[in-house]
Amino acid sequence: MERTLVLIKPDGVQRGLIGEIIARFERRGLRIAGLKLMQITPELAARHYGIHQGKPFYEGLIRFITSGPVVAMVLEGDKAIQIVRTTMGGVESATDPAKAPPGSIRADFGMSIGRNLVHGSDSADTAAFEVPLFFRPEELLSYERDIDRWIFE
Ligand code: D4T
Repeated sequence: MERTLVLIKPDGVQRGLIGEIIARFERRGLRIAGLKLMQITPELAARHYGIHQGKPFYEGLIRFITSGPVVAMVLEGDKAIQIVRTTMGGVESATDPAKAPPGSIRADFGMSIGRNLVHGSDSADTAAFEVPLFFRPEELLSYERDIDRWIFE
């Protein structure tokens, strides 16, 4: 069973899309292991987006992600990382809403690459790095749902 970090970015919170976005992940079958509303500090933003430091969009990205509350979640399930990425932006997991296929979160709710509503870890290594950045171990719950046997093979 994989775990992955998902953020509903400040645009999703401001636009009242928290419920809508969580519902898509829930409906797909992903199980919520951790969930909170929080404000990302510049320090946390710099660690989370360290890989993008020096890129032209970096400063704007840090300003944006720290500009208001986000919802941070850890979602789990078989292939959770890939399932989250396709739910966000289609099979290519497009970063740009303009390139994401209809039916994906970024396409259905977004217009701009810098306002693309959601983040999801892009690999197992990234998830292993990102989850502890946002959640202490005791904030993550292990449990089963009665319906799991109808979702996980
Ligand atoms: P995240 O990391 O938010 O899940 O998005 P992706 O994995 O799909 O895309 P990314 O890491 O390449 O980009 C991180 C973040 O930066 C914003 N961005 C990206 C931007 O504002 N302008 C750009 O040109 C790019 C490439 C959007 C997502």
